[in-house]
Amino acid sequence: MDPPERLGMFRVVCLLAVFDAVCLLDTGMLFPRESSSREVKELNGLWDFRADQSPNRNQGFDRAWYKSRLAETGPVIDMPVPASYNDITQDPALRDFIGWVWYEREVVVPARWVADGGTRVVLRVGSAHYYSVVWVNGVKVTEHDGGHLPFEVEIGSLIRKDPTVPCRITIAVNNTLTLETLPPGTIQHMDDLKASFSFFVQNFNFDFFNYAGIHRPVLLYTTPKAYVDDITVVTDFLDNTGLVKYNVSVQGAANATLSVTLIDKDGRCVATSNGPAGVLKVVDVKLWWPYLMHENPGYLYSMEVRLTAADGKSTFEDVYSLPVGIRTVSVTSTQFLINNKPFYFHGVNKHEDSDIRGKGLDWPLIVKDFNLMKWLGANSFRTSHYPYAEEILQMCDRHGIVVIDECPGVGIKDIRSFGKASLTHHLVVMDELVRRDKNHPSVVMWSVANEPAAEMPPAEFYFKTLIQHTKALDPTRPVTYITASNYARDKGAPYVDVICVNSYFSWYHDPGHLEVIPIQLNTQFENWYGKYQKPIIQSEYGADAVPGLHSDPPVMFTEEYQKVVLQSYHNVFDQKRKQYVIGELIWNFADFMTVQGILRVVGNKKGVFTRQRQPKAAAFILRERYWRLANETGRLPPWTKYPCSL
Ligand code: BDP
Repeated sequence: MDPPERLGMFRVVCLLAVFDAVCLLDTGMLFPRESSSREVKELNGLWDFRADQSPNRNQGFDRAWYKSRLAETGPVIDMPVPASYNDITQDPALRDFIGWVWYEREVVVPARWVADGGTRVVLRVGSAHYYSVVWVNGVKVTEHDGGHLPFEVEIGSLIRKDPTVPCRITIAVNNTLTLETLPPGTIQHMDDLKASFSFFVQNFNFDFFNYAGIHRPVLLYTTPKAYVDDITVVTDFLDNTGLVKYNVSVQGAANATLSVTLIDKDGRCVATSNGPAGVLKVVDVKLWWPYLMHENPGYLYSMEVRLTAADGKSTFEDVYSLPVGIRTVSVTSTQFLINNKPFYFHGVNKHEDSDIRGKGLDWPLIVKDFNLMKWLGANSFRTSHYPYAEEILQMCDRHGIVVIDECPGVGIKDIRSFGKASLTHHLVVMDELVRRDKNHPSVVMWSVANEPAAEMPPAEFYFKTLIQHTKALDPTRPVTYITASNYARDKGAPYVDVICVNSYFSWYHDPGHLEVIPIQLNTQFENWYGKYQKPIIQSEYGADAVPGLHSDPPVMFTEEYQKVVLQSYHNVFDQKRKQYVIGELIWNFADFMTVQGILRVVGNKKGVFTRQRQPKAAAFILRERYWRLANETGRLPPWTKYPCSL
């Protein structure tokens, strides 16, 4: 065997090793897609809704509201799904509501689904914040612990019980955060005995509004009884040949035949295979490249998995098509490599947040945000501080926007949130996150937390376990968490692959003193790199600017101050990116809502865009910089090199 062949064998062996990775969840969580064997019925729109205002918030369970139509047990209002419920009405009590809210709607199920016992009918909730319980026609079918991630349950036998009654779906959702939820929180009772009133508040250590409700689409979809339950792909390439290692898990049939076809964008079949696992070889591969790094970013193949199975009387065929981008990711002590080329993150931190809909999925907003990111010249973002909708990651795959995928481990500051129950839940959330997002080429790194109290003694065991667990789940991607700790006392840093640091010099430290930024930022980088010799991303930096406030010389909260903060950071980034700084992510893409308090003026104003997505002065600074960086580091065709409006 000559050396290149030997290298090729080695790569394939490495790819195979990946599939020894731990998989702790029983079933897959493939995104519901229509195919010749699968139908999808969206249940978005208006649902009946009632918040349980009883003192202990438990009346709905005590009186079994799920047993009959919600309108029969009390008043209901219209509530759009998907959306947070908080900003939909004029009722302040609903905006700040804590506890159980109840959603209900009736669904007409297609007759074929009911008649055909060989069809599975799955009810899927894209996400609901925070704890959910689901009933179908009064029968409890599932519950789920945690917002931001999907859950589903098969309900075929239930809807077939009595085909004459409509299918009534009831979902109760509770937004209460405890020391063991993710993010954690505590409930504080505020009693004023003299005034004889009492109320309770939800406390937490994170800086965004705890929007609640059904945030992502609810739908029914079908599969045959024997079906493709999960697919895992891991990709690599050698010279011009792409390698797609796949693994398919099947449910509902002991003996199924699988055929796998990889199809390019022009509809040509470029590789085929049979069986539940294998390696597809793609000659003259078109790699998946980030936006602004290549003239043809976001190239996706389609992997069509076709299953055939028989159970004596009937035969089943299931077809699922998965978009696949072929690319590699690796990290050295000074670089982040995509397809073996250095990649520099020039991007943003975002939030799922907008007027009226809160955290509800909204297509016009998603497309507007992608247009704005591309206008800025941003090639990446971090899903601060929780997993975003899969629909957003699919856009990233298609447009070549690189993603640092963060779990909801934000605000872990209380020592009691480092205990066994918290860690166990955190591990399950990582299982669910990796299971959902593992096949997205845009996702290049996992972030297991944001700004935890990493100096606390239990943090070492907690983060060592969490990071090792995540690497075992997915050995192909680097793992990090976002720190704001002192470099010398951070207990998790030895275990991360990339150091991600948040800092707010001249804002939370030395407010008003812009002159401190160069020295403090420089020292920050030197300290972290000196101690760990790992590449560093400035994962947050910024300053609040109330749009329309101006001052020269700059003072805090004006657009000028925000501009100068950015420019001062950029000067240091330009020195350090030639060494070991591998990225910069502005805090934040857009203004977003927070709790009310003396530090926030109707939300956090560190956006370079307003909450309505209009640019502040800082957006133009960033735009000029990002395009300049892209021209230096990317490989751009002439028409993207100099956007005409610059
Ligand atoms: C950082 C947090 C982020 C906040 C930001 C700020 O990670 O969630 O919104 O500070 O204060 O420390 O603006």
